[in-house]
Amino acid sequence: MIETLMKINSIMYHCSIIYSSCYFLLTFLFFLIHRTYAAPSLKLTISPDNKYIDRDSEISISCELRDPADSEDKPVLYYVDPRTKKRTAVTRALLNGKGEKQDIPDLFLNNQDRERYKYEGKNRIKIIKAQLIDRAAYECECPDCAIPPTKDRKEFFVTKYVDPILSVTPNQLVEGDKATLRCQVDEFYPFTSLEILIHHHTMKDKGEMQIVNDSKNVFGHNLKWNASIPVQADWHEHTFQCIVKQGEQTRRNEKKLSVLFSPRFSVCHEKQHIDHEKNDETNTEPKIECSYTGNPKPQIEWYKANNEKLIDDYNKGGISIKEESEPFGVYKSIVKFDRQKLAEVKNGFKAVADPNEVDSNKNYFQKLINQGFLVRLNPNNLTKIITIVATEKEAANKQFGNNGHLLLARLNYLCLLGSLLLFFKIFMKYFQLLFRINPLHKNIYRSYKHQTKIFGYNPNLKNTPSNIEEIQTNLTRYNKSRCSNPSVSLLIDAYRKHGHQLAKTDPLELAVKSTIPELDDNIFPQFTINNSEDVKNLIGLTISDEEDKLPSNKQEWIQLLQKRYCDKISIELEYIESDIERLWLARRFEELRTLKLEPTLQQRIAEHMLKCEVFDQFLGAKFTTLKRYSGEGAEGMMAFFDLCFDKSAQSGVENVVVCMPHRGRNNLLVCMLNYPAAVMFRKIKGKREFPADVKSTGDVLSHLYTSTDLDYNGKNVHVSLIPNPSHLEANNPVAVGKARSKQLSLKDGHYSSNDKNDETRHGDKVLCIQVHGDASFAGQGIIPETFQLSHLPNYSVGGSIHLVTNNQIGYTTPQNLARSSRYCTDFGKIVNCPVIHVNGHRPEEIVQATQLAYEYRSLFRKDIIIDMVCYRRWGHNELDDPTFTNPSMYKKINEATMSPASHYLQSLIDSTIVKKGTMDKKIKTFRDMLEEQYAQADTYQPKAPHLERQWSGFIQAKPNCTQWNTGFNLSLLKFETLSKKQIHPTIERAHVLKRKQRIDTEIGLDWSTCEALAFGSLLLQGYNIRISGQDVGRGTFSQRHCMLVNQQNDDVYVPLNSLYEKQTGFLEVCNSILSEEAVLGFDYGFSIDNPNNLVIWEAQFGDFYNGAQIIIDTYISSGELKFLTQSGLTMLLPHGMDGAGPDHSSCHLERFLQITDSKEDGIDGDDVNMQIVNPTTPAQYFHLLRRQMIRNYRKPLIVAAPKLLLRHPECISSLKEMDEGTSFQRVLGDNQVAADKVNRVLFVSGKHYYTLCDARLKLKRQDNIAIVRLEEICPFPAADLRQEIKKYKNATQFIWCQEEHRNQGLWTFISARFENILGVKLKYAGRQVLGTPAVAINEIHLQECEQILKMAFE
Ligand SMILES: Cc1ncc(C[n+]2csc(CCOP(=O)(O)OP(=O)(O)O)c2C)c(N)n1
Ligand SMILES: [Mg+2]
Repeated sequence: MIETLMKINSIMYHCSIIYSSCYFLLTFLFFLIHRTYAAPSLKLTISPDNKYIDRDSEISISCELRDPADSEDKPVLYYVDPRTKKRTAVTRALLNGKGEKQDIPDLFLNNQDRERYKYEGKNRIKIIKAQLIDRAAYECECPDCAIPPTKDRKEFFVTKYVDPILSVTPNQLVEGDKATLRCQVDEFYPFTSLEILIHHHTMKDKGEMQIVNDSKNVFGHNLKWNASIPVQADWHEHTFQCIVKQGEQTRRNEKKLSVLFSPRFSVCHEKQHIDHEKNDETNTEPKIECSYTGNPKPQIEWYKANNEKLIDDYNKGGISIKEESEPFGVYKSIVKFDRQKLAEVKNGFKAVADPNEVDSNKNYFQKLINQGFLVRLNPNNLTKIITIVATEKEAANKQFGNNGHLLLARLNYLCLLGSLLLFFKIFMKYFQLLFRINPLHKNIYRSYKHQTKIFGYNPNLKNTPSNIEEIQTNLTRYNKSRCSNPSVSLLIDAYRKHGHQLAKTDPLELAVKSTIPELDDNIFPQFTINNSEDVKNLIGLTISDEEDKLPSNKQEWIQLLQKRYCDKISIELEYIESDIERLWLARRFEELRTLKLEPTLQQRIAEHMLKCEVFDQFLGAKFTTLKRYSGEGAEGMMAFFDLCFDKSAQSGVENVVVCMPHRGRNNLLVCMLNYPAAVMFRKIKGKREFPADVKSTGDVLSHLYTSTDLDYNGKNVHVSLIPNPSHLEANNPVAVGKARSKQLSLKDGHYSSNDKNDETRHGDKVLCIQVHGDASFAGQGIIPETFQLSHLPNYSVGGSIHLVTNNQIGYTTPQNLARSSRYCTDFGKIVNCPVIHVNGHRPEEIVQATQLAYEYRSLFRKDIIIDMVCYRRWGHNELDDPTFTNPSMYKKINEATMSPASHYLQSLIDSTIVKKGTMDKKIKTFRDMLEEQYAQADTYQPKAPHLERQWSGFIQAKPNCTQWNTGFNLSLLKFETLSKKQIHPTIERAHVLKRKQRIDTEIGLDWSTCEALAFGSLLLQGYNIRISGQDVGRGTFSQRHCMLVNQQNDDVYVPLNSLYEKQTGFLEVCNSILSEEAVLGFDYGFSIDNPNNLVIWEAQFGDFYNGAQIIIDTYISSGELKFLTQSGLTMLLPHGMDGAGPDHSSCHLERFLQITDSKEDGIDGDDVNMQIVNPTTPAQYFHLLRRQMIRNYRKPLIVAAPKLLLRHPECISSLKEMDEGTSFQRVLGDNQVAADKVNRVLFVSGKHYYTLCDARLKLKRQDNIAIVRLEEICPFPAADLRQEIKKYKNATQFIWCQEEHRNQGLWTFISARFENILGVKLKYAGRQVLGTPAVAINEIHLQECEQILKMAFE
């Protein structure tokens, strides 16, 4: 015992020694590292920062001493010849080829005229148009410095990529002959590796490789690879590939091979037997199967074992030979035996084809079975013969010996075990997938490729209808019934497919069709009902008693189908890809066609329609000259709304977001959505719709909006009718975005924190209803864009219900001129959206349509459209005369004796469902209410609805400029999250680790690192962030990488969402479709809903925002003024004149400035309509992003975002600049100059600042020129600028310098304000006017750049 204890003691003692040694070693190492960081260091920068640089690029090389605070030392830049390794210090003289010739490397000898190598300053050179010969290593060293002897070294290659040339000879490859394979690449550079493949087998080692340098061009490579290899049969149909890695690129060429080779068997067993006793397996015919390969295809013949050719008519005798050809030179022959006949042979039964040959037939079979077959391939040259023995079981036993069975059984077990293992392996591999994606539902739902939950998308969420099993069972039953009743199902299919073409959905009956060829009786000639019970499964019939009797012949079936599909309502569904959806829709539609409405619902609908009509009559009577875009002719829409809101309330939907154009909008507002009629009357009378003390311009009558609670039988639903602009359909993506934001707030579906595949589904709590006009739905491009968003993970709302108020005309344009498609709803088909066409004058059919739409959306969470065909009682507005342009249509409209509402009322009165007196009373009460409100209109005090609910606590921005402490605790900023999830090695090295290193050292933080810090800090504070736009996850310039992709399985990982366990704010990364308008509209909608979400939309390049100009004009810039809806939407617009040509250079800040309400001769405050910034440091950008959330009001922020600055070595910030107590600076002054010596002040905004600093340094003008940056342009930072200007008492010249052309950029905006507000008349230094944003000729671009600097400095 004591011994054991001593042993334990001794082990522990040794452990503690090892532990403390490691501890001391680590501490020492840490100390060393710390020392290294603390010391000044040499930095060699080569830009572009790539090991492989493209030819013709411009390369900048600089060598500098970092942190030279107390050092005057100058480092030296050396050129290292890649061949001789000779090192030469780089000087101006050297670059110009001056000095002793033998000392000048070849490279610079020819640079006498300074053509390609430019001396840019001490230790800074530039290579113009890089050539292969420029490949070199450079070193940065400081021989005379006091710093420790460190050096920085970098090497780069200049590339020239060339595709390989491949050849294979001879042309016709024959198995066994020698082939010469050759791959050649001329004049490329640099070579990294070669790979030669045939199919997946490498051939590189089988040949000879030569890499030759052309003597004239020391760096060019000529590569040759040759091989002479016997041709193999398995090369046939495979490719020969030559893959040459050149620098970072892989260039390849490939050739498909065709080989002539002798045929051979692969599957054919030499011994097979036919067991005729297995009569029980009636479905399995005994057969011999042979597969064989050959090129060209071999001929095959079957012989009897005695080499006698099989009689030609062997088919007669119950043997059939079938040949099948399969891909890749494989052919198959199957010899089948008729089991019956084999049995007869055994039993001596005499029934064969020819009664005269009974015996011989019997013998013939017996012989065949006993003797077996010969199979002969290519009989001409007899290359291959194989024997196949076809015997009875007993014969087989004899041949294999007594243990034959046992042996076979063992072999079988082994095979079984092997295949079980294989199956298990495969099963395990797909185990996860099986449980996550039910293949049945794949065609119903789209999803990301990846399988793990990320914010805003949860692959584990139940995404199938709750009764999917039932639907599936129906489908199976239905399919069976189809097989047993083909005639009936063909007829039903024809009606489901084409019935809508005959439907009487147009109340005006403008283009009535009574027949179409597809539904002609005569094309169903042999109509039989095989199984009348079974037929029931083919059609939805369960609702009505009247339909319980099934039709018993063709005519009855046709009558039934016509009633279903060709009456006042029909449906289009033939293009829907999913069988399940198509069948469910058809059957449910058929069922609902017999729906009998409850009398209470009928009364309610009649009341709504009548109120709608009365409201129009009231307006018409009180305001005779008013353009009210009445709902007259389209009152049926009230049935749709009533049912949708009611069903939402009953099914637990908390919010319904509705967007709607002008037609009938005011009717809905007053008649159903509790909008105070008095406010509307005030509006008509020219008074304000909001109180006088809020800053608002209001909007026209047809753009009013509301948000209200509706009660249906004690169940509540909140309905928001969002504001709409005149630009038709622009409000659709806005509504969808707003709905999705509500889903985020309510943790609906994909936003739910519930990880399990439970009953929760996306769209449970919020429904979006989109209402359209027929002409605008068909004409506006924003509609297909919005449909394209509808199924995508970060944009889906679980389906919208669409209603088209199809009055068959748009302004004066009739249907035939309003579109080329058959229906105005055809855009919906791009996403398989079902369309129900319904006669707008048939409220009960509208109810059927709405019921189906609601159920479909609830079950499948997809969009569905109701096309309500109606008419427009008046012209486009009530003052227009529509008969000028549409006489025949209006003849019919004017002939109508009864309005749709009165018509419906009458039918209910006739069937005693409604008493006239009761309805009159109700309508009178409504009319009295309108009168009362009319009387109050002038004195009514309207409310401002903008700072309620989630907006309470927020204010309208004030007319002064406020400063916000947007800094953040440093140690929290350093808080990091590291991915361990198989990320790309380059991303890990150049992005994750680099960032980490910068954050650790607290300096040198670049743009995207600071963006990540801003995001992280806001998330820590509980705000959500949504960044949306094309490729935003990676970033257009590969700078952001806020979304990392697992290189093994494509899973997406957002590190910022794993900050800490109880994190409440999350980042949603939304890589959008290639749309600007719908996506920006969507994101704007998202931003107006909840102020606690930072919504960022990023354009791929700044100028592309103009595709979304409608959203900017009608919502972003003016939304708050018109509707009081605040938005903190942040638009990132990459901008900068980098020589990238007209379309990628400018985000047109001048246009944004033109639509701001900044004052040209007064002081701006926070209350400008939009804030426009052009920040120059990452820290400034950090503060701007945070400022968007920290403030107590919201304003759209337009950011001229960087491109080159993302990696500019000077454009960096330190962590301190983001510490607590710091904030965004509207103006950045010059702290490098002595103010009293300055005689010229250059004002600049954006990245041009760095060009000016560089030029000032080169020209040694630091003493007398100050450079002042305008970081915020609107609101115009007058006070900050005044402070700056005051500093330069001796300055006499004030210049505005910009890189944009004179008619663009900020010039016109700022010059007027400098003069009017600051009293400074600026001189202009910049490009002259131009009709495009930039030239596309680099020479001219560079001349212009030089010219700007001349103007600024001379
Ligand atoms: C984008 C856009 N272009 C033009 C107009 C002018 N405009 C107002 S209503 C209208 C007709 C719209 O027709 P439709 O969509 O069928 O709706 P309806 O007025 O018939 O209900 C037009 C052309 C507009 N408002 N928006
Ligand atoms: Mg219309």
